Amino acid sequence: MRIDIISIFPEYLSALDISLIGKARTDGLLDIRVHDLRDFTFDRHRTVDDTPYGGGAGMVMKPEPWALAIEHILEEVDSRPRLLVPTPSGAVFSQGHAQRLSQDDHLIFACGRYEGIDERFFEWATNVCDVELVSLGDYVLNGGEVAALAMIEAVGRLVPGVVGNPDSLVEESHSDGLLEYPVYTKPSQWRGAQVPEILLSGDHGKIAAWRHEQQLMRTQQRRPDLLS
Ligand code: 6GU
Repeated sequence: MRIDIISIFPEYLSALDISLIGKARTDGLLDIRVHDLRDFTFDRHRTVDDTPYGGGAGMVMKPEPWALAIEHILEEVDSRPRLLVPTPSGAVFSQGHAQRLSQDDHLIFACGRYEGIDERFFEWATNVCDVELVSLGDYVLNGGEVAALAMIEAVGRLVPGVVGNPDSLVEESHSDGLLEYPVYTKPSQWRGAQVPEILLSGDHGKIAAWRHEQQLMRTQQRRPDLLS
């Protein structure tokens, strides 16, 4: 899978060099390229923003550098990429999004800052990409970079081969619409707390039933919205 990220803070994305995603890049499973939006400006100050028409606080990102950056990326491919725009006014990103996006060949993340990107950019982009506005949740970050990191990790780990043991993708929170069951490791007795007896019983049927019960209880208690 190819992933392009456009940002005015390309250094923010250096976290993608490490751990699981970094390994997937060196293994050739993920082709991740980071672009500096300011490379697509031509004035002395490399300007990417300006004041909003109609007034108001903050600055708005100019559409032209974004269009040039996308055109630069499109020159290298012949398919129609998906353009993901992290924004608190997008649809809330979920495991379902991650699963769907992990099937794509090419994602582009446009990480905006300030009050957002000139609306005309989105209209233009729909001619060359499948555009989706996505949010991490109902709170405000300073820009799309942290959100893009989260989404790329959620998507990237579902690309076949990125996670060594694919079984670990099956029994995890949200993969079946429920929260994960509690887990334990050695020692069986720790500071007076005992591992639930059933997990030591060797009865795999009973263990599976107990774990499912725990999933339902946890989800009911912490995330009742997932059950309705
Ligand atoms: Cl995707 N972007 C920004 N700037 N803030 C957010 C967000 C995204 N998701 C939640 N808050």
